[in-house]
Amino acid sequence: STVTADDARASDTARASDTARLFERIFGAEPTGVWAAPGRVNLIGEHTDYNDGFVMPLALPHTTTVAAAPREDGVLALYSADLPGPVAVLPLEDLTPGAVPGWTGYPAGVLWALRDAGHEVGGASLCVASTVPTGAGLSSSAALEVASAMALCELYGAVPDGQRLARIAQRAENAFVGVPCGIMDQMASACCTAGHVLHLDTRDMAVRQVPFDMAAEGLRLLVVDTRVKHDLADGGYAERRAGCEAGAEALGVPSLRSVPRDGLEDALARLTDPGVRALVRHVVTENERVARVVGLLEAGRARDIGPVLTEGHTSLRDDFGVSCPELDLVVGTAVAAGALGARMTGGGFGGSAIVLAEADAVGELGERVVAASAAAGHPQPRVFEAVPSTGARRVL
Ligand code: GAF
Repeated sequence: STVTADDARASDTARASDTARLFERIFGAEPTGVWAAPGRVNLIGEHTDYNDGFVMPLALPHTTTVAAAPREDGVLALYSADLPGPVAVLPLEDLTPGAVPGWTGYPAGVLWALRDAGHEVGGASLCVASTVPTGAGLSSSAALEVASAMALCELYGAVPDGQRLARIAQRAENAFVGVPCGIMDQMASACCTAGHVLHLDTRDMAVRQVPFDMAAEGLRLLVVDTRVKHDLADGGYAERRAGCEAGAEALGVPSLRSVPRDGLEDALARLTDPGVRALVRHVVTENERVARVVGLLEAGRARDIGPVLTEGHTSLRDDFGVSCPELDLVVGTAVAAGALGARMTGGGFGGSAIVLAEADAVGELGERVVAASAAAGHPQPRVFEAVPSTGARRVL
């Protein structure tokens, strides 16, 4: 059940040429280029990005690859190597928010967002292939959006930086697909660099690449995809977000970012709704956990971040209410079996957890987590290693 990062990494270029060949077969001509953008896990800083707070994701070696060429007939044509179906043919004038269903809504939303932002982007053919697990909380949507955005921009001579790409991708998801996500996943996919975690201040969008060379320290980071996604994921996310906004309003601040850690007790005393109070406590303490993790990493003390990660999980479980039995079992089992730390990662209600461990312990930890899940009657999790990888790039 434990696969190494090499399985997923298996040569960027080889995968890009496969996608280019498929493009040729489907569209009868060579693509202009091939672009790739990764999925992510978040090390710490959860449900903080829509509160102007701090996040710290790293890119996975798993990517979505997009082979693309411009078209002159006013159409966006989309083909997926992973999902059965004919080429989706979408006239540009039909691209309106909410009108394009399924996976095609993401690239269509990107094209719409680019045009809406005044970029002169026309029709295109896109052939998409991905190794990012879907529905696993690993940002397969952001990978698809960012790879499509980069492809469409470069086809039409625009050269936006990573942050602009991420904003276009987020707008596609918020306004076109209709998911009220923050900016973390798109920034991770667009701006991460190999060997680093991306420290992002979502208020002023300042970015710091923090070295995270686990192999050199004898550490490994496992991703455990529980393969469950609970129904309340979408509604639950929007509800938490609204609760945070209600908290900020009750406290008279522009966002929960403005509540400092040492002002937390005062703030909590001023809130009457216990649900809102718990949300506020999570966000404020989570921002402080990000600060602790950056400090430890910069001091060369990567091992010591473990307990901070586990603390973050407890806060997401008890205060923010976005964990679930499958994630709790993975985290609890890993920590009891000697992991340095573990937590759910991403939005929650299913999806994936991360486990930080000594290199020589990961094999057994993976097995214990799988065995515990089986004993509890949960689906068999998929376990693999997260190696901090490169953000969006042109491959061919
Ligand atoms: C999801 C969202 F897309 C992100 O913006 C972020 O809010 C995350 O949940 C929680 O930290 O991945």
